[in-house]
Amino acid sequence: MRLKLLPLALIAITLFSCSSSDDSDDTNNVDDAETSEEQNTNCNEVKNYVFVEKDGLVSVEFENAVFTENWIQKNDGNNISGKGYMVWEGDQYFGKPGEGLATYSIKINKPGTYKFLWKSAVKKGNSGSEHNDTWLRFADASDFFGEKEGSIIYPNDTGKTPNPKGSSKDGWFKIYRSGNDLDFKWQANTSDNDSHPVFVKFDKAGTYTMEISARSSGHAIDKFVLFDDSVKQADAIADETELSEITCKN
Ligand SMILES: [Ca+2]
Repeated sequence: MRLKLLPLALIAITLFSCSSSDDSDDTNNVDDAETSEEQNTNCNEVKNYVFVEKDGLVSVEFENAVFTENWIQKNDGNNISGKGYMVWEGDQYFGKPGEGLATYSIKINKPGTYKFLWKSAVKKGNSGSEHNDTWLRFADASDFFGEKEGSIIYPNDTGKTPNPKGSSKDGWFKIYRSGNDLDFKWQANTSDNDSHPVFVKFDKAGTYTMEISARSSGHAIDKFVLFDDSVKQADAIADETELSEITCKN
């Protein structure tokens, strides 16, 4: 809030000095923020970012969070946006969500059910069914579920059933991509060999927390979106669609 009281000139200077930061950095292990050149924000610290839903859409560069040391920021390849992508290069946590934790605050203005998608790649090995997943949880949302053709599944340990096939624990879903096209693509499913797209329900306007944590090494994530049924998926994931505005936690 203090920033708003500063003279515009000072804000301009601050933005200018941030925009000259070194784009060649390939790691992002600092709390200090660089102002994103792509996202509209006056927020100076990544840890204070709040991504604001507008017209049923949330669109966020995955690298815009505070990460633990084994999440490495890289920017090779053409099929990525923002400052690059994050790839997990630590141990694998197939049955243990919560390691390599990163969080995103999301301000929902329009209550409703939102589909979740992320754009991810396999950066280790040659198989599309390995090194292809990361944990995801929305613990404070009204509901968090997978749905396919009327079949609804809930994360394990939430008291709700049925649960997915394969890994799930403490309200976390394992979110995977599949197929042997290993480059970045938009896909986010849960339940092994029974792919269910993933949805989050927010009954009230408010600020919610999305958590991700490490599962497979070599899984790389570039960007994520949440969108309600007023937004076409093709529009939600289109390169030219604007990223969400970022405000600052008070
Ligand atoms: Ca990105």
